[in-house]
Amino acid sequence: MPKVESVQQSKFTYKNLLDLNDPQKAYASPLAVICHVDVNAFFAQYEQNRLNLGRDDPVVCLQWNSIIAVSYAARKFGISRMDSLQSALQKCPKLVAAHTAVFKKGEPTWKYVDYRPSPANHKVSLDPYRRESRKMMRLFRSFCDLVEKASVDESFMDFGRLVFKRVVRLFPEISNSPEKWKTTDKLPSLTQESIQRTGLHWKGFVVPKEDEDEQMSPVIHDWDDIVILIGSNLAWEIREKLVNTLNYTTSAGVGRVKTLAKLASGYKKPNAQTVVRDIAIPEFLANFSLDDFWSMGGKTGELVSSRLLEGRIDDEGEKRSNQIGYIRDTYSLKDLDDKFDHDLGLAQRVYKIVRGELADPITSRIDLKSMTSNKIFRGKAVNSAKDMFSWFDVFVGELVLRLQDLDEEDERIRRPTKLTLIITSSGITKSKQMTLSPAKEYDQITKKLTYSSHQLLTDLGESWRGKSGGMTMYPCQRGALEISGFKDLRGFHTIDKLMSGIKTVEHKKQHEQHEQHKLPAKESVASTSIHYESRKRQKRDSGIVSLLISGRKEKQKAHEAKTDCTLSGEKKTSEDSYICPECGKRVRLNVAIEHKDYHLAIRLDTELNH
Ligand code: DCP
Ligand code: CA
Repeated sequence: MPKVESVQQSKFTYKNLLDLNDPQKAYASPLAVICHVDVNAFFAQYEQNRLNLGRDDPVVCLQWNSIIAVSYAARKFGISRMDSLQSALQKCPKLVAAHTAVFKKGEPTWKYVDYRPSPANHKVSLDPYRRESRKMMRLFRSFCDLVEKASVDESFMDFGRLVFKRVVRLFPEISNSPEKWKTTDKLPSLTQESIQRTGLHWKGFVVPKEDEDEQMSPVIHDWDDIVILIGSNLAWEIREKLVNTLNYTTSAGVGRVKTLAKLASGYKKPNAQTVVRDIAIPEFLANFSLDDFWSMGGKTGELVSSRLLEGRIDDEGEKRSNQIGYIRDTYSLKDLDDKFDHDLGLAQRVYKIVRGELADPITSRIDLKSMTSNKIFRGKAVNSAKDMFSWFDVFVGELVLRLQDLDEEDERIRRPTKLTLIITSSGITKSKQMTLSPAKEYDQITKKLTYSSHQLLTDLGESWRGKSGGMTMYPCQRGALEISGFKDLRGFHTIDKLMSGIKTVEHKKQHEQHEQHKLPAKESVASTSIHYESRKRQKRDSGIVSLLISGRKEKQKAHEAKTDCTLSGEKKTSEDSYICPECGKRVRLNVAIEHKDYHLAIRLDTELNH
């Protein structure tokens, strides 16, 4: 039973509590409760479930010869993503190595095969994991009204409304005075009796304050502890639901803001949750360094480190511990503003980050921006248009399946209005784009995409010969089809009928785009990627950058890129990277193509849509 320590007047007001009931305001309330949930060894757990195995069975998920996810049972044998299949099997001979689903050259659907697929004739499909990820999102959304998908296996939840309801239900002293709810009157003082009556118990690991005994039930001081206590119960409940319905264990973090929740979910793994009360924020943040907040390669991260942590090196040349505490105790807001050349926005963000007070909203609506299906070809695997056409069958099949999945996911019917073909040959990447008239039925879209991609290939082949000194496009190193410019076709039936009588000029090319890049020689094998953009567009690395959101995006992108690129079977070292001249970020060579394409996509989008 949680103990109440002080009966002083509360720091918090009725309005602080009432704000929790408003999804627009809750995240910014000092009583906000945010939860971050991360699925343990996601792809490996999926494969474990698919194969009806138990949690104690050591399972890894494979892409060709590379391990991309390791179950916690397999981790006990010292197996990590860095192992090759062979070395993993040496460490654990009874290891179950499940290869991802694959598309076979020329076939429009993915499947699990009972032989070892080869990169020459197959393409990896990550759709099973995406489907599963959508099922989890549905479960989270049925539990909580505001959920943000942070990556394929990570979500943030704003527990505000759920917490508010429970507080009102469990504490009659609150519900008895509704006239005060909009006021700045302080909330009533907590008593041992009122806590006892609720029957609430802490769930998970509650980070202790310096002088607290870890064995004792953490003490309640004020309403911020009550809301986090309720949050710990809610996190427990949703995690249990996930285990009971879809059979996934997770790690979760509960705290007042996104950063705390995110750091907390990674603190104890697997199948655990970490709870950060406001009072324990300094102790908790002492476990992390600045790099944990945003990607090391990020320009802003480097700037912040170099301006604030210079000289914080100990005798062994190591960075001193508790960077966050050091920044918090050393720099006032004014000092930070001076350090960042009067970039007050950045100064304020850093000031709040190190205090665990950076309240960023949870963004639930995301727009689908583009969807890509692509493949790296080895040697002369694609030496003619005919070879490429077989892969177009796969690309189109994959894109249409994913559209179908998305249709099932929500009530929208999103259809692309642009198709882009991207080809890399002899280290040069070129792309060509055309507009598509919208079609609703899947077989219509399939036909359209197939026909249009053939047309684009012919056009690109010609431009290759014309503009690249008579060079031919074959053998191709990489081919990709990207669909974008999505329109929602709900209520399209009538238009569809109208249009069926009109002969549309399908291949009226409105835009044409050529891009040339010298690509690093390193080979990698990519699969597919999907790009979403938040409704509210974030300013990218513009100085007053949204550090944590950009950090999350970087992680998310890294995930996607990692997902796409850990397929080559080669082990990468930290030297396998370069600084991107376009954004200044450190990029691993095995994701170089995706990274360049990301810039290409941004340029295409900017040039064509603005
Ligand atoms: N992934 C990948 N290649 C990588 C990293 C990740 O294909 N280099 C895929 C497989 C993972 C999934 O993304 O299962 C989620 O990535 P996480 O970083 O969350 O890792 P896991 O879920 O596997 O493990 P953890 O329990 O540490 O979260
Ligand atoms: Ca995970």
